[in-house]
Amino acid sequence: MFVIATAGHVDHGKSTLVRALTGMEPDRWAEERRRGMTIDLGFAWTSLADDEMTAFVDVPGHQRFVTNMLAGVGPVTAVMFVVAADEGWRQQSAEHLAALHALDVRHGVLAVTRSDLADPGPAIAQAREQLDGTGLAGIPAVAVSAVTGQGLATLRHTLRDLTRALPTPAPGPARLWVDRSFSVRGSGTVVTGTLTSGTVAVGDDLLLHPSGRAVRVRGLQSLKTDVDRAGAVSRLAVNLRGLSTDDVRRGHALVQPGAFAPVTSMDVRLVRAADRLPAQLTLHLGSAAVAVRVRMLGPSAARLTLATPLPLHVGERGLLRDPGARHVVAGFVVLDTMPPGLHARGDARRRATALAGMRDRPTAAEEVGRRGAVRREALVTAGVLTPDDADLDGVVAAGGWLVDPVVWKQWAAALHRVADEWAAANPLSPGIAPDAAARRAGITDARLVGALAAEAGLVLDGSGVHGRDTGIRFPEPVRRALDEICAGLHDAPFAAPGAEDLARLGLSRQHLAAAVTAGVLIRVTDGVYLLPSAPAEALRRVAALPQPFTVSQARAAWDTSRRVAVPLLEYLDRQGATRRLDTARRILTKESR
Ligand SMILES: Nc1nc2c(ncn2[C@@H]2O[C@H](COP(=O)(O)OP(=O)(O)OP(=O)(O)O)[C@@H](O)[C@H]2O)c(=O)[nH]1
Ligand SMILES: [Mg+2]
Repeated sequence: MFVIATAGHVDHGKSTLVRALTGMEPDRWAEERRRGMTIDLGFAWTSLADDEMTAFVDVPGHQRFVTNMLAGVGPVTAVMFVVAADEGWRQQSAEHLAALHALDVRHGVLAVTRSDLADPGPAIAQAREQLDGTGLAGIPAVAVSAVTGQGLATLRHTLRDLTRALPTPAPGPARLWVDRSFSVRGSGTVVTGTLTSGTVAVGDDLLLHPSGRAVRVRGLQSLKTDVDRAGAVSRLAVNLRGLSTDDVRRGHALVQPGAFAPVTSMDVRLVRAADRLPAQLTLHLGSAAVAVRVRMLGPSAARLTLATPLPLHVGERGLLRDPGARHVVAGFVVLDTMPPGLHARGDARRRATALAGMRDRPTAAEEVGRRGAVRREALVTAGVLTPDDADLDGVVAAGGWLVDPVVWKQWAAALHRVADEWAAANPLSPGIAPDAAARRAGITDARLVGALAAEAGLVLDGSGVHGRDTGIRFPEPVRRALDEICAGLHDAPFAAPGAEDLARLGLSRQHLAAAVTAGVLIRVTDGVYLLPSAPAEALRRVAALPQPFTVSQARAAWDTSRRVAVPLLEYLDRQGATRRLDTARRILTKESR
């Protein structure tokens, strides 16, 4: 199916032309027929070629109903632009063109109607001139009369050629912009709309935006015919289970779960905008019209804050309209649906520069590069990544995150540093808990610590993150016993525990040997264990003694017994830090003075 919207000034013959092309009445309301004027959107269809149907969304031309017009053209990529031969280019011709231009509509046909009333030549020339410089420049023009039927066959051919040239919609998640909702006796609530991407089938579970409600597709019709499924682009009537007509209205959207996030703040590139915009505008996108606050960041960059969230993807186009001044003030391209906060001076200016450098449709690698790290599903709901995208161009994927390779390396290095620091400070429990490690290393999510430990050549196990070669894992009671000894030695560095203390704590020779290997203790002699920091402290105190000094002077300086002092002096002799002069006296060697 193809969908074409009409556009053009009030009374220029849009509805009459749609009626002539389809044999259907686009003006659905009695009031519209009585006043001879379209108020709300009308829908009609025909087959231009033998195979496919073309649906028309007929829009009102009157200035007062511009919001309805925008809801009609919003989800549509092709237009039949109508200008009356006898009136020529008028004010609403211009506003409709401005809207189509802002939305970057590039496919269309110019139909100059009522050509039985005046020579269509001048109106065609005038319209061509106006279309020049827009996305619709150079579209084919056809002069028609709905009254005499002149030109209708040519118009049909031209429209058929237009539909054939329309690009097939890129594959994507289902999103249907709702334009009507009503209840059908016996069936419940039915919504109609244009499916702009994806596929909808009977039985599908969808989400209704903005309420986020889950709904199930109970029945589907396309152009009044029951169907099991339909793909974009389609006009659809969807019968929904569990929804009342009050719950859904124009501007809402039915979307595939998990494919869109409700966007309330976004950064956009402005196109065709004045330098300064009013701070309060109405945003039109799809069939939605939402009040927005505009913060200019730079000449063509702005942050939009939406009064009602919309299901949007990066790269989409919408427009901003000033409802007071009644004109389209700008088009925009969505660049970032998760924009960073702007807090510091100069943030806005820097952000504008960054936005200026972004492409309309960034790759996942570019997005990850900009953010350093981002949840995979956030890029999916932003429309940058499809759920099964595998080619990520050097990006690291771990724990549901996508991480820039440079950031990944920095995190691994930071984790290594943190683990080393922890092990040095906690020799008995050298593993640091992942949460603490992530916090200290500035890693965004502790769930990444396992993968980063592997990257850094570290190990994450039940005792936390630690180096591969810390080796020794003490059983809990042994660890507690060693902790107690270390705590005691911390307070009294030379009060080595006696044999009975060691026995009471359940420490065997093997345990103590392991503690020495792990660098927790040093063995001064059999049965005498001190902290690794003890020799340096011993020398510091001995250096304060008159040289040479005796064993008992050293013993007193160390506040310990001969059991410790004698082997410690021998230990220091062996280290070359002290030298024995005779049976009673020692001096510090030159090297340790
Ligand atoms: N003579 C002549 N009259 C036409 C032709 N097309 C439309 N009209 C008349 O022009 C008037 C307006 O036509 P509509 O089709 O309602 O115009 P419209 O563009 O849909 O108007 P809005 O929806 O209100 O914007 C009607 O009275 C039509 O009968 C035509 O080709 N020739
Ligand atoms: Mg009409």
